[in-house]
Amino acid sequence: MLVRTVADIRESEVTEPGIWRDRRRFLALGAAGAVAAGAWPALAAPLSGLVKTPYGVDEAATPLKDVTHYNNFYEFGTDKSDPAQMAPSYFGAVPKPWMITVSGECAKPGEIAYDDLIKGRQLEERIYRLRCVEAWSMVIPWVGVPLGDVLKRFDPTSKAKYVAFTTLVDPGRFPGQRGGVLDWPYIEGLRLDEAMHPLTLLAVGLYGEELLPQNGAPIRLVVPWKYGFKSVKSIVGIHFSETPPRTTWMKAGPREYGFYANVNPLVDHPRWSQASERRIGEFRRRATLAFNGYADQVAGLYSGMDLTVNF
Ligand SMILES: Nc1nc2c(c(=O)[nH]1)N[C@H]1C(S)=C(S)[C@@H](COP(=O)(O)O)O[C@H]1N2
Ligand SMILES: [Mo]
Repeated sequence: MLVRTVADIRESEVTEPGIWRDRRRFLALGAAGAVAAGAWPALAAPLSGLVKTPYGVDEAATPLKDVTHYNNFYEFGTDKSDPAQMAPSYFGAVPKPWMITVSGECAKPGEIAYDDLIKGRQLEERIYRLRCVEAWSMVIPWVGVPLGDVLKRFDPTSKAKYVAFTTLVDPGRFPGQRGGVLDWPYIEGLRLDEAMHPLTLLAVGLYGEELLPQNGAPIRLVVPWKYGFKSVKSIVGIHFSETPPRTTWMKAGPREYGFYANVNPLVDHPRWSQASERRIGEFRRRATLAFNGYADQVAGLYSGMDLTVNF
């Protein structure tokens, strides 16, 4: 079994958020000298009332320091260190209200504030593997809500076969958007049945705290069986459609990045092998698992598709 219940997961496998908070506050104080404990701006607010769910993995979580300082977020720059380095001065605090526009094939389109979208929903902790297409991986204790529960409130029509998500465009907050590395806004999408799958998460936090900007504050997608680039950050748009959206990475490299982008050790990237991966913090390489280890839950979504070709 690839999934265990939370009761099976040893306490020592995940660093307690409280310990992390204290450690970070200590480090923050050390770095900033006389700054008062409450004044450190890079500290994320703790989230309360989380429930643990059975969607854990039997692996140690990647340290918070790595999860928040080794990032892909091209809106801040293309180096792994750019997001954490740029976010405090450029992105600052999350703008309030953070508005999300919902459009396309649904009965209830419109604009909704992030706070209203999440209000009253039970936040869950989900400990998921994240496998980047670049052949590194992490294990991240996300906090969020199942995407399907959120999408239902907009009442997708029978024509809605796909759903796309867009990242905020704001070159003032995202210095990377002053250049043309990617076609902005960053857009990613899912087939509607993938979006409704219980594993698919709208994440608002990690390690028990609100997301920091480098991880896609205030709200981002997490699709654990797909390469990391599908998990779009800092979402301001949700669009339902009958035909597949044109996604950022398909536009950037149509021969290298497919729409489905399911983690698949049998299909190499044109420029490197996808058979193995390096877990951040480890030296050995691990074998990459089909669907990133979630085949039991999701392979059924793709019955009839040829898994030996890239798609
Ligand atoms: N808007 C946006 N979303 C994005 C990216 C990006 O560059 N821009 N990078 C993606 C990639 S390639 C990965 S691996 C994950 C990394 O998420 P993390 O930094 O929170 O671990 O975010 C994804 N979401
Ligand atoms: Mo990635």
